Amino acid sequence: MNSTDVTHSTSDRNATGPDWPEASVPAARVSPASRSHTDISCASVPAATIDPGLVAWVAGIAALTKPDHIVWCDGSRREADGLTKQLVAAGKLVRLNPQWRPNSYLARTDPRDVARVEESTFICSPREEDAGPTNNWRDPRDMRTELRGVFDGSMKGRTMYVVPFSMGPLGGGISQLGVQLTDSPYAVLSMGIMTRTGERVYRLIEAGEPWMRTVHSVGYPLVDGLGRSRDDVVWPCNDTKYIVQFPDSREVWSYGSGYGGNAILAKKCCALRIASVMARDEGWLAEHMLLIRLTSPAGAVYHIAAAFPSACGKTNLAMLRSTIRGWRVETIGDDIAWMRPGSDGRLYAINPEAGFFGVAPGTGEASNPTAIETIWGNTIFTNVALRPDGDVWWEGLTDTPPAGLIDWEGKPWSEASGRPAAHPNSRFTVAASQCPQIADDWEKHDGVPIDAIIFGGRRATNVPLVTAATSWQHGVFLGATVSSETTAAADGTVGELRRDPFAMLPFCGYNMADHWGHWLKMGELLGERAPQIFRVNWFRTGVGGSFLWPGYGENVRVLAWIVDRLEGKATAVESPIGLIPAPGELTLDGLEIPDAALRELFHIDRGSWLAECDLTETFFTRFGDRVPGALYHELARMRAALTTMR
Ligand code: OXD
Ligand code: MN
Repeated sequence: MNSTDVTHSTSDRNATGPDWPEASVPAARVSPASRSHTDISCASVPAATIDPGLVAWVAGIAALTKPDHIVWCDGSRREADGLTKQLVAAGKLVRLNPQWRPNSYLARTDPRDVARVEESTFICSPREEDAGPTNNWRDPRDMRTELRGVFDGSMKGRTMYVVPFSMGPLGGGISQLGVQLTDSPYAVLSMGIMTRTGERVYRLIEAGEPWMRTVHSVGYPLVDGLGRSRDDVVWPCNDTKYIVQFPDSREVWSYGSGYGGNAILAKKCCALRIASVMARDEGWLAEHMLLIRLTSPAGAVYHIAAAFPSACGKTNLAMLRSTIRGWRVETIGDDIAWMRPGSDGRLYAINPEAGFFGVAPGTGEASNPTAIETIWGNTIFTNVALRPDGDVWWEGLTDTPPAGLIDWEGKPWSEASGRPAAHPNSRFTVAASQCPQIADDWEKHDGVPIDAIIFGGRRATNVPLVTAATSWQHGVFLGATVSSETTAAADGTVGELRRDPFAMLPFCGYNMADHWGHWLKMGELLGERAPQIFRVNWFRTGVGGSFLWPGYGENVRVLAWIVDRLEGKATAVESPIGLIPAPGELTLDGLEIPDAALRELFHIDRGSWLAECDLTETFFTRFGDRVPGALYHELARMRAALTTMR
C-alpha cells in the first residue's frame, strides 16, 4: 500500500470494494470478559525506573485512583500492537480495511465528548491576576481538594498506564520531559504517536532531568460508589470534566474526557499552557504556531512560524504545495512551536510534537494532498464516517460522499440525513514522519532559525491579505489583536469579533497581557536579529460573501512577498495599519484575479478601522494596567494615522 493507492481509493473506489468483515458497528456495551481477553496489564510488573521521585509519585496517584493494574509503558511497537488488539477485541476501535488503510483504526467517542472543554479548563496559579481575565482561575488549594474528591477511586477496575514522554527530540536542548498517568489506552496510543515515548525518558529522568507530572482519568471506574462492578462502555467518560493546569508545579490533572485535546496531555496542556509559563520564566516562547521551511527559486532558505486560531487552515499552510514554480515548502510542525534565542542571537524553533492531530473535515485531495498522503496508514481516526468497504470518509475528502456510509455515531447515513457524516471536529492522529514533505532535519535538536513570524485570523472584512509590521512592537500589537469575525454586520462594517490574541486564548497558561509584555521583552533581547512580523488574512470576502483570494496552494504568493521583504526586494506602501505590498509587487502570474478583487483585498476602510480601534481599546481595558504601554502607543498611532488618512 502506498500513498498513490490511497489517493486513488478515496475518489474512484466503488462502495462495494473488497470484502471487509469488520465494518459492522461495534456493540454499545463492552462485557468484562472481552476486556480481559487480551489485557496486557499485570499488577506485579515492577517499576520501569529506579527514580525514587517518579516511583513515589506513581504509587501516590495509584493509591488515590485505585487501579487494578499498573503498566509501565516502554513505547514499543509491541506494546502499541497489544493495546490496539485489546481495544479492537473490546469493540472500542474499529480496525479499518488494511487493503485501503493498513494498521489504521477508527474510534467513535461518546457524543458528549467530542472537543476541548474551555469552560472546564482551569489555570490554578497562586494569584488570580496571574491567570488573567481570559482564563478560568481557581485557588490551587481548593482545586486540589476538589480533584482529590473526583480522582478518588476513579480508575477502579481499570489499568493505569505510566507513559513517559519527551516533547521535542529526546535529549534536545529545547526539549522537555514529562510523564502521563492515564486509564485510557486510546490516550496511550495517541501519546505514542504525538510524542516521543519510551524507556530513554526514564533514563533521562533518573539522570536528574526535570519532568512535568500529568494525570488523566476518563472518570468511569468499573466499580461504582457502592462497590458494585459495572460493565465498561465503548467510550467511557464523565459529564463532569476538569482540565486543570498548576503552572507553578508544572502539573496537569485531566478528568472526565477521553477526547484528544483533553487526554493527550503533552499537547495543549503541557506544550502550551504549562510550557508558556516555563517560557515566560526562562526567557523563551511556547506558541500555538506551525513551522515551515520555505525555499526560493534562487535556493535561499527561510523558516517561518505562523499563529492562526483553531480552524483557520493551519495544517493546510503547514503542508502547502506551491502553485508557483521554484518555490518549495517543507513541513516542520503544524500546531506548536517552541522558540529560544540561540548563541548567535537569532530565534531558534522546534516542533515539540511527533505527530499531527489534524481536523479531518475540509482536508481533501484538493485542499491538502500532502495530508491525504500522510494518512495512508498507521493512523487513528476519531469520529469520522466509515465506508462499507472499511475505509474512512469525511466532508471535504471528496466532492461526493460514497454510498452506504456509517456516520461518526455509528448510524447509517445518506445525504438525505441532514447532518454531517463526520463530526466537524473529527480527527486523524498520525506520525509527522509520514508526511511526504517533512523537512529532513525536522527533529534537529537545536531547532531552525526563524526569519519571519506570521499572525493570521479569519476576517471577512477589514484585514488585508498581507500586512508587514513596521517594528517588533507593532508586530506584537498585530499578535495581540488577532481576531476572527463570528458574523459580519449586514451593513458591511465590523461584525462580532472573537478575540484570540496570538491564537493563544485557550492555551496561554498565564495572564494574556503579561504574554504581550513577555513578547516585547523578547524583542528587546533579540534586537536586530529578531524575525520580521507579518499579518495575513486568507478569508476576506467580497459582495455576496465569496472569498476574494483563492487560498490553499496560492498562499505561497504571499509567502513569496514576505521573503522578498526579508531580502529587501519588495517595496511596500505605508498605511495606517502597517505596510502593504506596493501595486504589482505580489506575484500573480497564472492567477485569474479581477483588479476589483485585488483592490478590495487591500482596501482600508477608515470608518471600520476606527470602529475596530474602539473595540481593541475595550478589549485591552479588560486587562487593566497589565497591558504594556507600548500596545496603547501602537493603538494611538494607528488611530491618529486613520484620522488623518485621505
Ligand atoms: C487544535 C486546536 O486541536 O487548536 O489544534 O484546537
Ligand atoms: Mn491547535
